[in-house]
Amino acid sequence: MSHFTLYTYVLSASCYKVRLMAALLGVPYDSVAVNFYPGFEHRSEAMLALNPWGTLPILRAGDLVLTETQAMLGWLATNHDPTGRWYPAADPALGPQVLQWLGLAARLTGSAGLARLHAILDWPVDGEAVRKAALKDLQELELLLTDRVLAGQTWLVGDHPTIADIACFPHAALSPDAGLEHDGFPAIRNWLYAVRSLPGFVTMPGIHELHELREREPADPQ
Ligand SMILES: N[C@@H](CCC(=O)N[C@@H](CS)C(=O)NCC(=O)O)C(=O)O
Repeated sequence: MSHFTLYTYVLSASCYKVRLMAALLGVPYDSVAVNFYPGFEHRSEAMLALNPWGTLPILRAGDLVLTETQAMLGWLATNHDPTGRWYPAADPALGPQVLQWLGLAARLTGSAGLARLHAILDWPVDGEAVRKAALKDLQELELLLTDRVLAGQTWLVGDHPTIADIACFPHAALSPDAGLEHDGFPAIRNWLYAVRSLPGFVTMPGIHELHELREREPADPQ
C-alpha cells in the first residue's frame, strides 16, 4: 500500500499532524485542499458525504476512510514503517504507552486546538474555557516530559520517536497562537526542538525550520 488521499487545510494543526507523519515516513500522497475558512467547505454536502462529522483532515485509501488523526498516524506507521519503531503496537510495554499519549493528543486537539482556532479565526467557542483547558493539558505534557528527561530520554516513548510525539507536537508547538507561550515549559521547548530536527521534518505556517540545528548530528529515526 503506497498511496492515499488527504483532504486538508493549510492552517489546520490537525491536518499538519498527518502531513508531518507522512513526510517523516517518506510516504507519497495526493492532497485535496479544502476551503475550511472562510468557505466552511468541510461542512458542504460533498464533504459530509465523506465525513458526516464535518471535520478535517480526512484520509482516504481505497475503501478506507479515516476521520481521526490518531488513527491516521497509526495507519501510516503500520503500513509504511517496516521497522515498526514509529508505532511499536505489539510491544507489551511500549504499545500501551503510545496509546496513553494518544489520549493526551486528543485532549490537546479539543483544548489547545480550539483555543488556537478561536484566537486566529474567531471560532465560536468559549475562548477562556478552552484556553484554561489547554493550559492544564500543556502543564501535564510538561510534567510527563520532565519525567522523561530525568530518565535520560528525549522522546515520549522508548528511545525512538513514535506516533505519540507526532500526535502531540502540532497543538503544543502552535499554542503561542492562542497566547500560551512556551517560556514556562522548558521540557516542552527542548522536545519541540528535537521533533523539529528530525530528518524529513516539514513546516506549516507558525512552525518554522530550525536553521540553527542544520549543523547538528541528525537524529536517526529508523
Ligand atoms: N477528529 C479530528 C478532529 C480534528 C479537528 O478538530 N479538526 C478541526 C480543524 S483543525 C475541524 O475540522 N473542525 C471542524 C469544525 O469545527 O467545524 C481529530 O482527529 O482530531
